[in-house]
Amino acid sequence: MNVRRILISVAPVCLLALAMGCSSDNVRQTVHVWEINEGLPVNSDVYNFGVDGVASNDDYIVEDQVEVVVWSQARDGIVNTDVAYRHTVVESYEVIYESEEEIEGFSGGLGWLVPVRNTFTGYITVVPASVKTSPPVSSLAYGGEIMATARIIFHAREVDSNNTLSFETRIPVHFANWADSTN
Ligand SMILES: [Ca+2]
Ligand SMILES: [Ca+2]
Repeated sequence: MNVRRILISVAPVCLLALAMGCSSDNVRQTVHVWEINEGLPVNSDVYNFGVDGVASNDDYIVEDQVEVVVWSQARDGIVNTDVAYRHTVVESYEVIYESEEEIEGFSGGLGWLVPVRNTFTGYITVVPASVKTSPPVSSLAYGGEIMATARIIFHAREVDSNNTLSFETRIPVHFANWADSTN
C-alpha cells in the first residue's frame, strides 16, 4: 500500500522535470565566475564591539558580502544568441564551508539576469549572521581563528529553454575576531 502511494506521488514529479529540461546538455550558454571579492580572501570578523569598543548592549554582528562578477559565453556558434537564448537567470546559490572544523553551510535566493557574451556584477552573502552566532565560529569572539574555504555553487536557468545549469567557485574565508570596522 505504501509502495503504491510513493509511485503515484513520484510520477508527476518526473514528468515535470522532463518538461522543464533537467539536463544541462542542451544549454546554449556557459556561465562561470570571472572574479569574486576582487580576488581577495574574506577576513570574516565574527564580532563587533560597537561604538564603545567593549562588550555592551551596542555590540553587533556583520554579515559578510562579496562582489561576484560572472561571465556568460555562447557555447557554440550554431545558435544565433542575438535572437534567442540571450539570457540566463541565476536563481540561487549554496555555500559549503570546507574546513577542519564543521561549519554549517547555507543557501540563498538570487535573481541575476545575465546576458550572453557579457559580464554581470552582483553581491552575495558569503557568511550570514547565523554562522557567526553558532559554534564553532561564535567561540572565536574570545580568540582563535578558523581557516576555511567557501565552496559556492550557483544554480541557473537558461531563460528561453528553461534548461538548468550550475557553476561554482571557491574563496578562502579566515574567521577570527578581527579589529572592528567603524562603518
Ligand atoms: Ca559595545
Ligand atoms: Ca571584531
